[in-house]
Amino acid sequence: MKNLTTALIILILSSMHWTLNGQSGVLVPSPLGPTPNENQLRWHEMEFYAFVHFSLNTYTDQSWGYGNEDLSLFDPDKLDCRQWARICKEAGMKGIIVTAKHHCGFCLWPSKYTEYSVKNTPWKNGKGDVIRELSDACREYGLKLGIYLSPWDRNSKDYGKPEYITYFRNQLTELLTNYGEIFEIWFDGANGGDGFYGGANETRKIDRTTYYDWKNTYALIRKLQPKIVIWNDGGDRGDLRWVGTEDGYVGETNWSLLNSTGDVGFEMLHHGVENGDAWVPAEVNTSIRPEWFYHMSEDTKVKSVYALQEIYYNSIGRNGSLLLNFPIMPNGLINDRDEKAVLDFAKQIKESFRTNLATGALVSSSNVRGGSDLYTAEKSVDGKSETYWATDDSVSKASLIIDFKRPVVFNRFMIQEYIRSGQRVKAFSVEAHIDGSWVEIARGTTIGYKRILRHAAVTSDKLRVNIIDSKRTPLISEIGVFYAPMVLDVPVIKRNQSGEITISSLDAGAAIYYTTDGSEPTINSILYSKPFPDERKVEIRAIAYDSLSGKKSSVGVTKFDICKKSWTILGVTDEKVKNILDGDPETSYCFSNEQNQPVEITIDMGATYAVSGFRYLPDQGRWPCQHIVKYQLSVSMDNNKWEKVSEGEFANIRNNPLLQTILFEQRKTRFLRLKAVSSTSEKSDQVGCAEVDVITSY
Ligand code: FUL
Repeated sequence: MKNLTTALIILILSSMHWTLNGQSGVLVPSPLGPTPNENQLRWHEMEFYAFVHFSLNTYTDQSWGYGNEDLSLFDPDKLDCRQWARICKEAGMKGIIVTAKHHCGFCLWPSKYTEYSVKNTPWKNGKGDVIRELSDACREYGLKLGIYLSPWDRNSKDYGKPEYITYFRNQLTELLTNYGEIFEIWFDGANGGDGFYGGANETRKIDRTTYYDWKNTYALIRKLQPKIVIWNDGGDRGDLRWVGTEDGYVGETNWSLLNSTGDVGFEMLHHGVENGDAWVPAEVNTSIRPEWFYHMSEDTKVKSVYALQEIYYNSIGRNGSLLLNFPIMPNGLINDRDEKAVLDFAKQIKESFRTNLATGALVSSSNVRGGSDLYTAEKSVDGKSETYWATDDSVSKASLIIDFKRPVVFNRFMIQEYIRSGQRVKAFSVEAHIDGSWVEIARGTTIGYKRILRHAAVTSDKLRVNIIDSKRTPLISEIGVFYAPMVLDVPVIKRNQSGEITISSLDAGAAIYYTTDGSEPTINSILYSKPFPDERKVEIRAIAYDSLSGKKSSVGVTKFDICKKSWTILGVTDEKVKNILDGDPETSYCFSNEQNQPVEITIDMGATYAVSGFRYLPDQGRWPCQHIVKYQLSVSMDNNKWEKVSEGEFANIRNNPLLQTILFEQRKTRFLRLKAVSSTSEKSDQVGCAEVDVITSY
């Protein structure tokens, strides 16, 4: 009876959220709604980790293998998982998820249950095991290991039948038993379609919500790896969610909540569900190159530091984690360009968040829960994730002031909720104290595990955070105020067809200085303020400059030949053909010859020039129209009598679609014609072009 009464009292107290804090007698804020479990909490703290895509696709230039690719192709002569681990560690990543098996069914470990694995390849005479090497390398570098195991298997003869589920679970058991602790398992959403299927060569469809019997598959996973988190876009809610895009960003408003049942569309994946009944936080997956697997043609398309920085703020800065992919090259290594990009990016992030200006500042707030020492505003700047500033339950609007005690410059605001007790904040703003009054400098919606706001640099001695709307009393565990230097990429210089020059820097607020006489630009050169006309043959040199840090970019140099104001492309009526004259490499035109004959691009320059060279920039798009491979170049004074001045091949254009230059003996000419003798596809009746240009002698 006594026990029953005690149990009843506990029940009543807990349902009213009246847990007393032992020390002070102040009420501990009770959890609100779904909260993360220990595995998810550990995962939240990882923030940044790598994907590596490596399989038979690496050797066939494909994105998805069909399942019949030749095993003898797999023979990486320099495979070094320690190189992968070193780069990831140096970049500040906390783990690596590897494509143990992609959709083609090829296994990077010698699975007992299939012949389609490393054991039947020439690599190490079939004695190799990539997962073993990676797990050893991760241990050496203090990184966690994660596994991508594609549920869809285009090689297995059993795919689509019940037997495959046993096969799938056998493979899971191998991977989750033999390679130490696995932090995350990744089940891709692509499930079923055509494939080899042991020679059947047919299309097999499955119901991804029922076929894999996820309930029992999850039970097996959790039994084998109790600390794992499950990512699943394949028909069942796991512990983490996809964000609906592979482009590297999650919604600005981002709840770590989702409904445990029912369909989820893009909006829900991208923003979470404010009143969702399960904790399913967002993982942002994207690749350092356009594609997931290695394609030599993307060697020039590695994301810049600036692009990676955008991804960082749009993932980690928006209550998500960042899973950044490295495509492994056929030799088994990460490409030098990818390494440089990620390490330069990591350096930029490190510099940006090196000094938290809020540390050591005076902090006060409009309200402290029960007036208790346990929940003061200082708890939000003490560097401890387990302490937090809290207000009374009756308060859903509150402010906190950080007094730096001297004027400081800042442009980043970081804030974290104590998510162990749920995600609460719906809206907040940040103000700076400028000339005696408060000026709003940034505004945000959700916070969650971490939110970072970027704003123009301000100089101020005080900052105020206002929690404008919260589901219940806000619990703020950490706040950071930083000054992030600009990236200062080389300025981009363009001239449009009418001869107007634009110089731009990706860093908002950077000053641009330039010269037009070939001299080195300095901060005493011309300050760029808006596009300006210059139709001459001219060389523009420019730098971007951050006056606060005194940092300068490298010099951007662009040489313009004659202005294309009077140029026309003959024989094409589509207005879009002007894309090849607009000075913008990102726009292009896809020429096609209706009679299935090789495409000819004919240019009328509108006047006669002494020409000694021609330039062709292939389509720079992700899925480009074909590129010209073999060409003929002819010139004419009257568009009637043509003289061939050059013919040849743009070597390696498929892999490296860079600007191609043809030089020839100088000719006086008005018309030029580039003929696509062959292209990157079988026929040359369709080819793309981003820009054309000439080299003249005056
Ligand atoms: C996708 C897959 O189909 C891609 O090949 C890649 O593995 C990516 C991470 O997930 O949906």
